[in-house]
Amino acid sequence: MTESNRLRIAIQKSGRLSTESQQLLKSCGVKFSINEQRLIAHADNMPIDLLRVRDDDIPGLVMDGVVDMGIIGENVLEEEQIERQTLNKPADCLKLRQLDFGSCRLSLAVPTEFSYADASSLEGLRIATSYPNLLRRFMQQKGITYRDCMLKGSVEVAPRAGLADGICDLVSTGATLEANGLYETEVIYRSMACIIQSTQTQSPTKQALIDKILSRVNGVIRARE
Ligand code: PRT
Ligand code: ZN
Repeated sequence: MTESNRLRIAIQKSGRLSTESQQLLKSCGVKFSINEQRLIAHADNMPIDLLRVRDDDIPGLVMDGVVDMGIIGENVLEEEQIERQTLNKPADCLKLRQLDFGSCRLSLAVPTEFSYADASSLEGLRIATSYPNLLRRFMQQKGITYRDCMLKGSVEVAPRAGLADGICDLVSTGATLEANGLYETEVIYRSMACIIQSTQTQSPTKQALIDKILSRVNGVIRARE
């Protein structure tokens, strides 16, 4: 039985978005307590189940209609959307609104000794990234060919390890780049967390609950501004 009368919301289990995602839902009046061992947390006062997963899984779960809503970084959402469009898999979802946390940018960065004029300085070179689709879109728009070095983690050490000439990675303060002898040359995507809805949610009762939550999210964020 995969259908549920309860609204399913996917949030990051543990990571940079998890505390603020939980906090936001609590501020919207959803009462729940998290058991670290459990994938699902049932809300006590509303027909809502929270699904606690890796952030990378959230867009796909929403696009496939497995869950009704999700809280996710726009960077991960956009990357998955391009990936799925390429593979002809369901790639639609509704972005209900941007949130007020999770701010970062996806940037190109190169070693301090690299003399960088513009993105064409990377022509023919190897770039390490966990965001191959966003990188390809940017480089295609600029008409630059480059070589991929796909890494799920430790992207910032790739140039020093001799695996790549530059990187395309998330930056917030810039401290990680600096610590690894790199400097930021170009922002290719600016991101915030956002709240998304599946296009497959049919039930009017669930839609009413989604509308109620969204209106509360709007109120909570307005009050924090
Ligand atoms: O385990 P799971 O897959 O769920 O988590 P994850 O490790 O993939 O993601 P996580 O928790 O690190 O990040 C979740 C989301 O937070 C990202 O997809 C972004 O939308 C957002 N976010 C905001 C960031 C950052 N800021 C950020 N600074 N995600 C990652 N970073 C990393 C970056 O990759 C680099 O290693 O922090 C480092 C750079 O930070 P500064 O401050 O040194 O520039
Ligand atoms: Zn992740």
